[in-house]
Amino acid sequence: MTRVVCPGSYDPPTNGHLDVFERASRLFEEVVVLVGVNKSKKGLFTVEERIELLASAVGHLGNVRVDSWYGLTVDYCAEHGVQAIVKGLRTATDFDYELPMAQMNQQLTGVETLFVPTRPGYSHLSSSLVKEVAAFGGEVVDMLPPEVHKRLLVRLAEQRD
Ligand code: COD
Repeated sequence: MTRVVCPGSYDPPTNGHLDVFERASRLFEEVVVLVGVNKSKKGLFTVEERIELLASAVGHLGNVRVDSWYGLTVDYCAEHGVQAIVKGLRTATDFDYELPMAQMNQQLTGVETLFVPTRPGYSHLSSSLVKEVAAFGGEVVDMLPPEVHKRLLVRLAEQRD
């Protein structure tokens, strides 16, 4: 079985992330969307909430499941029989950030990283920009899976109260 992981913060997941999961799901037998737990960084959504949001977004993809991990991605891969890490690439900035991580991960355990070029219509999408635009009332409905959009507006309204 070819099992790969798509690691990320996913705070929250966007349509750009979902596009990478869908494309990976057509190439590999099993795709694990892995929420990386960073205890020093408080997100807009808790790790449990991000898992719920991701699960609702990938419900139509039979070979994609969601998990979380505190620690090195390579250790998750070794413990769970994962052959490769799949990452989306938007810009040269992503490449500069991702290349040393991919090389470090390859050196640590031999796990390979495969890059999926973003769909052009999604190359400007990031979780942080979407949150900022939505927080100031901008329209982000076309940028997020429907459940994520709904929950983002609720969370931002709760924060304003
Ligand atoms: N289109 C395509 N791809 C996209 C888009 C888009 N619109 N938006 C984001 N992506 C890609 C990103 O490039 C990234 O590959 C992935 O989706 C996740 O994005 P984010 O923003 O949710 O996640 P990040 O970049 O904050 O995630 C960081 C990780 C948690 C993956 C990273 O810190 C990590 O691997 N941590 C685990 C600890 C570890 O192993 N550290 C050592 C590394 S050598």
